[in-house]
Amino acid sequence: MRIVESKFVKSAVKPIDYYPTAFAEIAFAGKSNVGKSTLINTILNRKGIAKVSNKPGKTRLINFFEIRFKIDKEELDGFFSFVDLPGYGYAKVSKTQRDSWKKMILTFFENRQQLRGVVCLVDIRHKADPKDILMIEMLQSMNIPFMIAATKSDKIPKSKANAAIIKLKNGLNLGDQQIFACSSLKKRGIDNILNWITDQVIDLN
Ligand SMILES: Nc1nc2c(ncn2[C@@H]2O[C@H](COP(=O)(O)OP(=O)(O)O)[C@@H](O)[C@H]2O)c(=O)[nH]1
Ligand SMILES: [Mg+2]
Repeated sequence: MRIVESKFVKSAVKPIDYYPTAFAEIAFAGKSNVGKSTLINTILNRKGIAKVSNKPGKTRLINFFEIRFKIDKEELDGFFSFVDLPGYGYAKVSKTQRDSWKKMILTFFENRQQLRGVVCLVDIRHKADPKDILMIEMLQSMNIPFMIAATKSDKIPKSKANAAIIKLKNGLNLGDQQIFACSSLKKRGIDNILNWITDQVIDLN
């Protein structure tokens, strides 16, 4: 798949404010600061389309992006959307904020019929986090397809990547879901993610 064009469309909190489109949609979920916005920018090959922040937990909105794609070999083109979900698990937010986050995400998953899959980001340097496990269980119980992108692989030696992936795979209790190491900084592993996205978007179109 080739990304031809992309644009930020809008931010929302409530379903009434979601981007009103029927395009297939892929959401990005994970803890604050794990690299969601950066990965979206990298996949779309745009520098600042999704806001990258050094202050974890700042984005509390659901951000929608519209993307025009082409698959030259199959003479196929069309649109889909990306959704940058608010990050979870930042220690400094209050319980009220955490609860409102949870409600926002759950409401999104329950109401977004065109959601075809979720890219769950975890930091390759960290061991499986209960909050990530909770997110994964939520997706599994709702039958939403997802994959794991283990981000910031440039921060560990290449020789340690495989072991880290296996550890995460076990720790996160993954079933047949895929997990890939990736680095937005070094543009590594991005193809694997885009291929997975392509499968989700095209399969059911
Ligand atoms: N070294 C490295 N840093 C990254 C990578 N991806 C993101 N970051 C940095 O991690 C921080 C948080 O990124 P951001 O995309 O805002 O995370 P988000 O809160 O999940 O959206 C920023 O300072 C990014 O520059 C990566 O692949 N490698
Ligand atoms: Mg972000």
